[in-house]
Amino acid sequence: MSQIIEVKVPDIGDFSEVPVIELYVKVGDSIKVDDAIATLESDKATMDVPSTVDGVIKEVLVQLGSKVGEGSVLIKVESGGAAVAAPAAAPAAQAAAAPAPAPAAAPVAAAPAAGGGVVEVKVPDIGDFSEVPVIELYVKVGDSIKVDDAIATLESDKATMDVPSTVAGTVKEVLVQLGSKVGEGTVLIKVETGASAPAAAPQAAAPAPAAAAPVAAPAAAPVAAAPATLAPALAVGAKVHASPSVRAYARELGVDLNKVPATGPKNRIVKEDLTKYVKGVMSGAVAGPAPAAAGASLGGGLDLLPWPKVDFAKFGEIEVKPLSRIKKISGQNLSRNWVMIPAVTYHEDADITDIEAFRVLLNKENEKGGGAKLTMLAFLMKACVKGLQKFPEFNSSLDGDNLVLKKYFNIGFAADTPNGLVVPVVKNVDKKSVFELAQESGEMAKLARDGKLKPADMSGACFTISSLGGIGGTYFAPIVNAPEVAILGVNKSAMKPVWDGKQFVPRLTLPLSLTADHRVIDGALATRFNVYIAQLLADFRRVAL
Ligand code: CAO
Repeated sequence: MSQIIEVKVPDIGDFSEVPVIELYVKVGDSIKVDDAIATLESDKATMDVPSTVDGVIKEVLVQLGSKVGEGSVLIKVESGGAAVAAPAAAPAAQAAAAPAPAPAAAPVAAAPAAGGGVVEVKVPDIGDFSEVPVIELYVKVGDSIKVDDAIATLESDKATMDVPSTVAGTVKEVLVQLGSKVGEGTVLIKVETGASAPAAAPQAAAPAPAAAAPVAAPAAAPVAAAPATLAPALAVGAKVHASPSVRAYARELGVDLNKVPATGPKNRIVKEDLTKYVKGVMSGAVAGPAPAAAGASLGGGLDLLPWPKVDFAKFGEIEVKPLSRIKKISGQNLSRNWVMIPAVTYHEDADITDIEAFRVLLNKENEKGGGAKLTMLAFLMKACVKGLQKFPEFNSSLDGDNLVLKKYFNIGFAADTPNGLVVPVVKNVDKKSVFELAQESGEMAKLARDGKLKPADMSGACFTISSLGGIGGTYFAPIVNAPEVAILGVNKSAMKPVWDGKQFVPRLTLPLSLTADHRVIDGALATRFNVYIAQLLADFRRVAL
């Protein structure tokens, strides 16, 4: 004898008013126990609600966007008497009325930590890579860490990837160091989570549906920081079919599931599809989405033609030389910055006749004392800090709709090395003398050329100077070193005739090329900054004011 059975949202923890972001069924569908009816998404987790009965769907009581909670009726199913599945915990007679207890494939809900505890954060599944070196480490014992904060950057020979934290709390132990070789499952840090911190759901604690949950990727993991080479995370509500664990995995990797070809039943994306896609992107076999791509091809993303494939050997002898590690990394950064920043370059000439004479004089005096050689770069650093102090927008970074204004003054400088371009950073330039800056930048330039800079030596810059003055050139358009908002390019000074109101006089002129992010710095401000730097260099006494 058939009967109509309501299938309700089971106990999903402390969540109510959770939106339905996917609906897999319609009236007339045949459904079996454990078939997914809908996916719900709270701000902590996505969860599939499976059917608890076999039968034919007679009514669907929710739609996309409906807000539901425990006990909300999702569908009514006509089930043949024999086909009624009696979930283990519910007597068959009560199945129609009682909220469906969670069956084996229970939705994976966030497991908030009851009273805190120490949670290990591990390297998630990173594809076929093992023994991947840690090239940056962003945390130390005692640091407070939030979900999604980057813990470390790993670098395989194909890509660099950030590993974000899956928990919030205080770092109790750091189990790796720069250069450590890690792979899937390696514990990076131990975090003491507070009572209110979202708990990492270790594998065993989160009953995973069909596909196994990736190590340290709790089903409740919010959008994870996207690895440098992959797309932004999946947009909430995107119409793709995938289990919560696959969604969590995709978020963790920063993969847009819309781009992943599905091979599962009913066009569902299974974990293997995701792994295959990521491997493809990392090996270069699949084009990684452009960093700026926000979606499809309606002008929001970059609809670029594939890179031209030319058999150069057809035209003459060739030699293939792999790019250096530095060139590969800086190339990716430069491309992103070039594409994403609406940058404008402004030029100015600075009269450095007096300061150059002063520099030469001091160096002569200094020769006798054996002190550090004063460089134009050191004077430029000092002048730039004065400029950052007068125009604080230049000492900022964009963070979504906010501008982060920095109260410290670290200056990066581009250094040309045999392996490519690197940017050492001199910290607290405002607190150092020109002599100290000359000495420190000289030492850092040497370390750069010898390939001995540490990651910390290259981080924390507020503003960058790119000086080609020792080589030549007149003007150029440097690329902003994101997330900074401006960069000052300098070429070789030259003696030029300058009209002083009565006559042309020879003045040593330094060409300045300032590139600024127009989202933060308008042309008028950029020009004011340039003029100010030129004034400071023309009469360096102004720096003391
Ligand atoms: N005008 C004229 N001469 C200049 C000058 C300028 N603007 N800047 C430096 N010089 C002179 C120096 O005085 C020095 O001459 P002496 O040996 O007679 O004293 C000579 O040029 C060599 O200077 P340098 O460039 O080696 O040293 P620096 O301190 O000025 O610069 C560094 C150090 C690290 C900035 C530089 O070595 C370097 O790597 N520059 C390249 C940066 C680069 O590649 N930028 C492009 C990035 S975007 O593609």
